[in-house]
Amino acid sequence: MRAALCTVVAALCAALPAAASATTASSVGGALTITAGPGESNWIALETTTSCGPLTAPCLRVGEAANLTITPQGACVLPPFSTFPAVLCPIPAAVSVDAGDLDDVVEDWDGPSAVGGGAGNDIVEGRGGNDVLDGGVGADTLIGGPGDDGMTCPPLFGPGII
Ligand SMILES: [Ca+2]
Ligand SMILES: [Ca+2]
Repeated sequence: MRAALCTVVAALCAALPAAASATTASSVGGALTITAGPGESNWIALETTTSCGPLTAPCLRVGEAANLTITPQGACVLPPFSTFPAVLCPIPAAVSVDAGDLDDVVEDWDGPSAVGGGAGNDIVEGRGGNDVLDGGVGADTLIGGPGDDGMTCPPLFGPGII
């Protein structure tokens, strides 16, 4: 396991969008794009599951923090039942996650992904697969896990790898 800690002394981020709400998970042509809702501290967790409702199993479950909303787009669907906010998507060929602003947690699946923490102090766990993890602005914790991972801290402060 490799871990990188990026500490940023000053954040020069611009004000961000106020537009509405809700994280989206969109599966189009095998590419899954997850975009966090603005103004939210997201907890986005991806995992393969065989409880796939109308989708072919296995599929990918995308969960969100209990107090937030996640909306399916494209080939993603709402699960038949779920205790926490979640959507189900076909197993993707590629995953892109944008956690947006504020302090977020992203738990990636055991597959290749590109994860951007965005502004805020984020925790990004890549797990398996060859991932590209970018904490963005903030004091971020990047945990690559197994696989050949690329990690990026804010360019101004250079990459920090432990
Ligand atoms: Ca966020
Ligand atoms: Ca960040």
